Amino acid sequence: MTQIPAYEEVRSGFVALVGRPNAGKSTLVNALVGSKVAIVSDKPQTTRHRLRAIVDTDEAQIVLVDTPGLHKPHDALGEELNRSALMALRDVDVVCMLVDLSQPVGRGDAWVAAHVNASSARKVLVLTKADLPSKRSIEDRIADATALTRFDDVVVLSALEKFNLEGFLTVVERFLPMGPRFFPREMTSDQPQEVVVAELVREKVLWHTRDEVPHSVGAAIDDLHYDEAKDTTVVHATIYVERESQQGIVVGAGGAMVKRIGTEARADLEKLFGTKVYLDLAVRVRKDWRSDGAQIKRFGYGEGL
Ligand SMILES: Nc1nc2c(ncn2[C@@H]2O[C@H](COP(=O)(O)OP(=O)(O)OP(=O)(O)O)[C@@H](O)[C@H]2O)c(=O)[nH]1
Ligand SMILES: [Mg+2]
Repeated sequence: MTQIPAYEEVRSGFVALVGRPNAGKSTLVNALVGSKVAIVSDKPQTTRHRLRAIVDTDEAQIVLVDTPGLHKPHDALGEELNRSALMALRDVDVVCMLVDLSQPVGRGDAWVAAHVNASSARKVLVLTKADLPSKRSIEDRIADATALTRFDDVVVLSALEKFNLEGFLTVVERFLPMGPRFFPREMTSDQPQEVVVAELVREKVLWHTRDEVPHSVGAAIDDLHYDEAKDTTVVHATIYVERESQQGIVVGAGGAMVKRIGTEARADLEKLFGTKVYLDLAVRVRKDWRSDGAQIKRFGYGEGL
């Protein structure tokens, strides 16, 4: 008689991270997973994909759901990103609302909290960037943030300094049911390789541009293959912007900017693939793509196709 192999029960479940743009959601995901699975930048609205990342230990498997920052939308892309973030509040065991301790708690946080409040999941307030100085004392900021809604628990941490990550895991694990692992133990993210590569390219553009340019940038992979003879991963990617003036900025004087973006992206990609990488970058204009639902879908942003 064949025996069905018994699976080991651990604490397992889904944990959504929501909050205003720039609160530090993706940085926390990377710190908890222990490798770079989500792109991060100092510009708001960096994340454009709902991303699942897996933290696996002997006692638990926590599936973190990173989301785009919730904000007042100004275009179709903003609306799509908000929609995607709010979808993440459904069907999770725990919702973590991230609040940046170095910033005043404001109307944006209150709006996020109203959505968190409507969720039936357990609610954890996560106060981030505890390493940064702030005008008010930590106690005062905690008081402001805990007043936003009824939270089941509160954690103060710094993802950058890796302070109290254990405390976060302990709090969250307590709220997860016993069950099977949902993903293979070695898996760290659910993002397809082409998305990871396009996102790394976009991340470099975000760090080196400002004002409207970071928001206007989309990245797409035209070709990705491994050349066995040369032990090289070959990537052809296109950076899209909305206007010709932005194309000039991303290309830079004599191509200097796109070269810099390419060099930095290639270094990340070589780590990712463990091979040499040939990266070819084109910069093209796709006029006002952020206002066009079909174009947004083509990039796969928000809920994607
Ligand atoms: N000092 C400090 N900076 C942090 C910390 N966590 C994140 N940051 C910085 O805050 C900025 C935003 O971080 P992200 O992780 O991209 O924020 P996010 O919430 O994912 O932002 P969106 O994707 O735009 O919603 C980056 O410059 C990070 O380096 C922290 O614990 N301490
Ligand atoms: Mg993010």
